[in-house]
Amino acid sequence: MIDLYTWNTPNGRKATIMLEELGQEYTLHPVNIGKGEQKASSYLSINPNGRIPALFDSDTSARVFESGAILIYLAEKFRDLSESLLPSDAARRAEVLSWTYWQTGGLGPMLGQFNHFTSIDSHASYAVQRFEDESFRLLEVLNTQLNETEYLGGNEYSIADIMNFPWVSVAFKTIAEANKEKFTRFESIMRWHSVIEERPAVIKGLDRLANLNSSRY
Ligand SMILES: N[C@@H](CCC(=O)N[C@@H](CS)C(=O)NCC(=O)O)C(=O)O
Repeated sequence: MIDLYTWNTPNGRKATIMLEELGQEYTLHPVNIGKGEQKASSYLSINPNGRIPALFDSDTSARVFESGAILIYLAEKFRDLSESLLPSDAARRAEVLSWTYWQTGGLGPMLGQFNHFTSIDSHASYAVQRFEDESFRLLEVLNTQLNETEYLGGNEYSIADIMNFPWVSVAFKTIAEANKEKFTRFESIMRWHSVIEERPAVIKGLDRLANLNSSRY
């Protein structure tokens, strides 16, 4: 049985989407990060880093933290259900993992900082500019890739798409709403995003968290 500890944020949504894609049952434990529940000592035994999401699998006694590690763990555990989420062919797998790590090292942190500095009322204009520039550079990289391939890891939907999709939704909200014309040039991103948001598992994964309030995202 899988226990998932998460909240309604971009990183938190990846895990529910993945479990829904695999059709797995899981117990959802909301960790209210607005109230600091991610720092409780009981939670730190599942994620010593004090962040969501994290997972405990009582079948294997594995505790898994970091969204990328969670998606890889689940893709490997349930490989027989969906080979394409994390292909075993070396070249295809490398491409999927490249875009997976690109998200955790680049798009997520940069958009996260951009979102943070635009949401506070302070003299943070240097920080806003810095993270906006880097976010746009990364979105350009994403768009260029999606000009070439239907999905991020190639022509099949994979964990690389699940990793990036919730953060592109954040970009839509924080950048596109404020500055629509800046976003319209990312036509391939918009094409990709609109296909993914209609997947039944994505709709279900987002719905599972919809009642958990997360004002920033
Ligand atoms: N690299 C981590 C990032 C996790 C993360 O930053 N989670 C945020 C929510 S999106 C969080 O727990 N924030 C609470 C805090 O900063 O204390 C992952 O991909 O899982």
